[in-house]
Amino acid sequence: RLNAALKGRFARIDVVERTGSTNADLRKALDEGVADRTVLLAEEQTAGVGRRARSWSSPKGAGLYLSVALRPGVPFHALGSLSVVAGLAVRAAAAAVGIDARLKWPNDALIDGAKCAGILAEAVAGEPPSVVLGIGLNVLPLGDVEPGPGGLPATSLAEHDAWNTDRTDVAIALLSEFDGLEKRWRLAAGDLTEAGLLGDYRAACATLGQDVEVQLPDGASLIGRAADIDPAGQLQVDVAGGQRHTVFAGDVVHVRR
Ligand code: BT5
Repeated sequence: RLNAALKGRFARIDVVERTGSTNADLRKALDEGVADRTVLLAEEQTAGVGRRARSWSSPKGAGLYLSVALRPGVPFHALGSLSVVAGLAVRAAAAAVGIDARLKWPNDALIDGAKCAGILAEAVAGEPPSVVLGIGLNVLPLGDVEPGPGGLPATSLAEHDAWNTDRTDVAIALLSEFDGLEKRWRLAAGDLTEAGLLGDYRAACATLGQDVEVQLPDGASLIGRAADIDPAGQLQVDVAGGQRHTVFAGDVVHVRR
């Protein structure tokens, strides 16, 4: 049904019962020359991954676990904005079943302050680089999940009275939204303003205007006000003293709501 509904939109869409991680599978497939816009969806992951070696709970039948292999032809510095594009696709898929999901920079979708989806974009070296974009979206309740950075609890669409919790329908909505948004993003060479997506992201972003602590990949952290998102998808943080820092990647912990 998924393949029929999305006919012609992706190079191919494979659905497997179970794998370790769809991101790991497509990273390997990219090395082996897999086509641009190949999609892999698993019913269950036994070693689902988040960022920074964290794990992603992927129990059978509860969520969507999918990855897309992309050779978008955009430069490395613009790839960070792909997470923004994926976040907007998740938000649209949630809206299609009556749920207002907000986006937490850089890679989470939240419902009432709890995490219903996570995004993992992994660049694969090359000139231009290719990317594996992974999306985990909780459709049905998961059971126990260890809270994420900053104590973020997990939730699912079903726990917020989604109109439809058929995972295939949600996957179709998610992938068809992603298809359109990713084409705009690619045509704009990864520039969110050019793609006409920055305004939508600003409006959907729960992080902007908050006092935040950003834990940076090198272990340092930055405290300030989340002031804006730039066209490359980077967070602008105003720190005490008025200086503005640009953050490419990090974990945002809210200091105060
Ligand atoms: C993410 O990492 O949010 C990115 C998750 C990407 C998952 C997809 S599924 C398809 C593809 N294949 C993969 O192997 N991965 C991708 P991060 O921001 O690091 O958040 C991870 C943290 O979220 C964990 O340490 C947990 O605390 C929490 N967590 C784990 N599983 C969760 C779930 N299903 N729902 C909500 N929170 C979860």
